[in-house]
Amino acid sequence: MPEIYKNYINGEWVESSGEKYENRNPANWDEVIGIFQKSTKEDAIAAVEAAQRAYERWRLFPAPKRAEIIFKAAQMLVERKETFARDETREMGKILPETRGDVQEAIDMSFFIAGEGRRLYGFTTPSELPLKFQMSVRIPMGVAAIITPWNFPMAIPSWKIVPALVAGNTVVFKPATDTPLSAYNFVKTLIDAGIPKGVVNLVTGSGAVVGESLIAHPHVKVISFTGSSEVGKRIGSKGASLFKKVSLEMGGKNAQIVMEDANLELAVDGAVWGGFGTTGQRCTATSRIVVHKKVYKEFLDRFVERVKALKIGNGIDPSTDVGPLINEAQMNKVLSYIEIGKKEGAKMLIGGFRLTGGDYDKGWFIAPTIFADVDQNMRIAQEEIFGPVVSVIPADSLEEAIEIVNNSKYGLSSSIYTNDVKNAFLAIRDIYTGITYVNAPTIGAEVHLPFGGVNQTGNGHREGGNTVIDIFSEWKSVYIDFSGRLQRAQIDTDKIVKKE
Ligand code: UN1
Repeated sequence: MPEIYKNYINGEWVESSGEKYENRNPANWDEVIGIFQKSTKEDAIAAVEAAQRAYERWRLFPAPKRAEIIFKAAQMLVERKETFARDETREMGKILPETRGDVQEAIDMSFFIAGEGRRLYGFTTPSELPLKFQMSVRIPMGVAAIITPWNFPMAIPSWKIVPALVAGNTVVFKPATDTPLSAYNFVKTLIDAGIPKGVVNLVTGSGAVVGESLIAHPHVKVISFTGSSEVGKRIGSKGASLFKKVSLEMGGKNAQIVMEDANLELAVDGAVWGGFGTTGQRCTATSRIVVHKKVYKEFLDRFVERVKALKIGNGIDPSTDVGPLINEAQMNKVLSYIEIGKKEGAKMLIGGFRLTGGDYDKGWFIAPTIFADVDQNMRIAQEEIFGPVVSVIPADSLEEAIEIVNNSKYGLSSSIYTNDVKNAFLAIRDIYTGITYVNAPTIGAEVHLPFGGVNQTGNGHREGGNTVIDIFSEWKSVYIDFSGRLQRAQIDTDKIVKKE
C-alpha cells in the first residue's frame, strides 16, 4: 500500500476534510508514489489562521536565531540529498544528476539566506535638521502564501520559503499537485531543524481551491508564485484588487545566439543542455536558437548529430539523458505544438513524436525535436512550449539576432556564444531579459544573484540574491529627534541656514 501523506497545519500532521489523490511516476504510470490530501478551502483557512497566530511570536524571535534554524535545515538537506533526489526523480521524472542539482540549489539557498539573518541591512542617512537621527529598517509582513511549480520541486520552494522565514514572516505553502512528496520532504526537514509550531504550514491540493483561498484570505500579506503567465496574471489581478504584494515568476521563450566567431562545439553543448535538459521543462530552457548564417548549416549538422545520440528514458537509470514530460496533458500540449510547427512550415530535422513500445508505453516520453528555418513570428517561436522542442532561426548579423531575441512577450534568460568581446558586451547591453549568459546556456542561474525576468515573465520582483528580501519585507523609515523641540522638515531648514 502506498503511504498516505498529510497536511501540516499548526504543528501537526492532519488529514484534509476533503478527498485524497494519487501521485504517480511520469516515467512509469503504474507506480504510485504516495497518496496526498486534496485539500479544501477550510484546510487553507485553518493553515492561514495558524500562521497568523504563530506570526506574533516568530516576528519577535531574533533574525539571527531564525536563520540558525535555516542553517541547520541546510545541513540536514546535505545528509538527505540522495534520498530526496531519488524521490524527486520518481515523482517528476528528471534525471538523477538534475534532481541532485535541484536539492543542492535548496541547500545553497538555505546557507546563503541563513547569512542574511545577521544582515537584513537597512541604511542610515544624515538629517537636514540638527539633533535628529534617521535610518531605515526592514519589517516582516505577516503570512506569506507560497505557490510553486513542479519543475524545480525543492529549489523553487526554498527560494521563497527560506527568505520569507528569515525576514520574520510565517508561511503557508501550496506545492504543485504533481510534486507534493518533495514539498513534504522539504517541510519535514524544516520541522526537524526546529521551526516552531504554526510557522510553516503545508497544504497540498489544487490551485483552484487551495491557491485561490490563500490569495483571498485577508491575513495573507504577500503571495509568491512561480508558474504559467496565464495563472500568474490571475493571481496578480486578484492580489492587486486586494492591495497585496504579489511576486510573480512566469514564462519564458529564452534564446541563445550563436555568432560566426563562436566556438561551435561549445555552442552545441550549450544548445543540447539548455534545450533538452529537464526535458525542456524549465522556465529558463533554451527554446530558440538564433544562428549567424555563416555557421548556420554547420551548427545544425552538429546539433542534430548530438541530439540523435540522446537516450530517452526513466530518469532513475544512470544511462538516461532525457526523462519524461510531467504528465499526459503536458505531453499532449507539446505534441500539439509540434503539429503547429509543421503546419507553419518550419523544417523538422529530428524528433516530433511520442515514444512508444515497451516501458515507454507507461510514461509520457517525446523524442527531442528540432525545427530549423523557423520564422521569428511563428507560434513555435513565440509561445512557451515547456517541452523538448527547439526552434532554430537564421540571422545575418548580431543586430538582427538581438532584434529576434527581443521579439518576445517574455524576457527571462538569454545567451550569446561568441569569441569577440565586442559582441558579448553589445548583447549584454541590448538584450532585454533578466539574465544574460556569455558562452554558457540559458539555464544554470546561481542562488546569490537576482533571478527573474522582464515583460510577461515577471512583475518587477527578483528572487535569489539579497533582492529576494525585498519581496518578503516592507521598509520602515525611522526618524528620531533628540533636540527637545519641534523641528519642521523642509521649513525650519531655512532658519538654520539664515542663522549662520
Ligand atoms: C526554472 O526554470 O523554473 O537557472 C528555474 C536555472 C535553474 C533554475 C530554473 N537554476 O536553470
